[in-house]
Amino acid sequence: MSDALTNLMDRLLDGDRRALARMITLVESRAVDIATVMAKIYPHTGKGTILGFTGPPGAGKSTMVDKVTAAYRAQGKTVGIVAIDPSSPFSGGALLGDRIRMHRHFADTGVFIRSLSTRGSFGGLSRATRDVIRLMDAAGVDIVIVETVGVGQTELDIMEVAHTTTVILVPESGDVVQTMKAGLTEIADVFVVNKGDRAGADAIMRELTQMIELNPPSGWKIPVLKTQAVKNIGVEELVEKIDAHTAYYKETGEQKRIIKMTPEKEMIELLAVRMEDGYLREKASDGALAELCGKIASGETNPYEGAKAIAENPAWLTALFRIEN
Ligand SMILES: Nc1nc2c(ncn2[C@@H]2O[C@H](COP(=O)(O)OP(=O)(O)O)[C@@H](O)[C@H]2O)c(=O)[nH]1
Ligand SMILES: [Mg+2]
Repeated sequence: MSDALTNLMDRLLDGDRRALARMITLVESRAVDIATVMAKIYPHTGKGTILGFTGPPGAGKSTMVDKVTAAYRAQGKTVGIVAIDPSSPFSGGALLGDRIRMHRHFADTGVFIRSLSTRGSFGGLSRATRDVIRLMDAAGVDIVIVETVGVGQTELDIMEVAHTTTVILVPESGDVVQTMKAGLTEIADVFVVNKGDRAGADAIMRELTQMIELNPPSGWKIPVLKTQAVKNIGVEELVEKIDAHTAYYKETGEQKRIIKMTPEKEMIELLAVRMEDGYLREKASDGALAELCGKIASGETNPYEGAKAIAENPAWLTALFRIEN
C-alpha cells in the first residue's frame, strides 16, 4: 500500500470525515485495490450499529430516516446515512422541499451522508453497500443507516448485514403485503405503517399482525407501529423498538429467519466477485480467452464446457483471480 493510502487509512480510522469521504470515493470508483483496503479496514469494524430502512417508493423512508437521525443525534450519537434510493433527497434527487428538510443534517458534522448510485459497481450494489457501511463503521460512526427502495433481492442482500431492519409501509401498501406475504416478515424486524393519518392504516396493521402470528415462535416478536414521519409522531417509539431489537440481536446472536451473512459466505462471495472482475479484465487482453468467450456467445461452445476449459487451465485461473488496479 502506498504511503498516501496508508496515511488516508490512518486518518479514516481516526474518524476524519474528509478521509472517510475520500476513501469511499476511491473504493466506489475502484481507484484502489479494494481487497487490500477492506482487509485492513475489517479488524476495525463491528462497533457500529447497522440499521436498514426499506419499503416501497414514497412510503416515507427518507422522511423517517431524517427523524430517526435527529433522535440519535439528540442522544449524542454520530450517524452515517447510506442512501441507495436514486430519488432520495440524500442523493440529491428529490424535490426542493425535501432537500431543504435535510439541510440541517448536511450542516451537522455528526452526520455523514452518502448516496450510492444503482449503476453497476464492483461485485454489484450489495457488495459496494457493504464496503461503504464498513468504512463508516471503521471511521467510528455509531449508527449507520441504510435506506433502500423496494423489497427485492438486492434489498434482502443489503439487509443481511443490518442488525435491525425496519420495513416501512403505508395504508395503500395492501398489494405489497399480499404479494410479499412471508417474504416481508423475513426481512422485517420492525414494521412501520407510516402516513397513519390516512384511512386504512389500522386495516393494514391488522393484516401485518396476523401475518406475524403465523411465524414460528421466536424470542423477538416483530412490532407493528403506526407513525406519521412528517409530524414526528411515533418516531420515539420506533427508535425504542429498533434499539430493543438491536440489543436482542447482539445479545442472542440469533440467526434470523433470513440467512445472515457469515464470514465464510462472504469469503466465497468475494472469490466469485474477484473471478468475475478478472474475467472481464482478462478477456479484453487475452486473445485465447476472448476466443472462448466468442464461442460461448455464438453457441459454438456451451457454458459448461467453457467453465470447464477455464477451470482446467492454471494460467487462466491465476490470471482471473489476480487483483489489478
Ligand atoms: N401524509 C403524510 N405524508 C408523509 C408522511 N411521511 C412522509 N410523507 C410524505 O410522503 C412523501 C414521500 O416521502 P419520502 O420520505 O420521500 O418517501 P420515500 O420514497 O419512502 O423515501 C413526502 O412528500 C413526504 O412529505 C406522513 O406520515 N403522512
Ligand atoms: Mg427516499
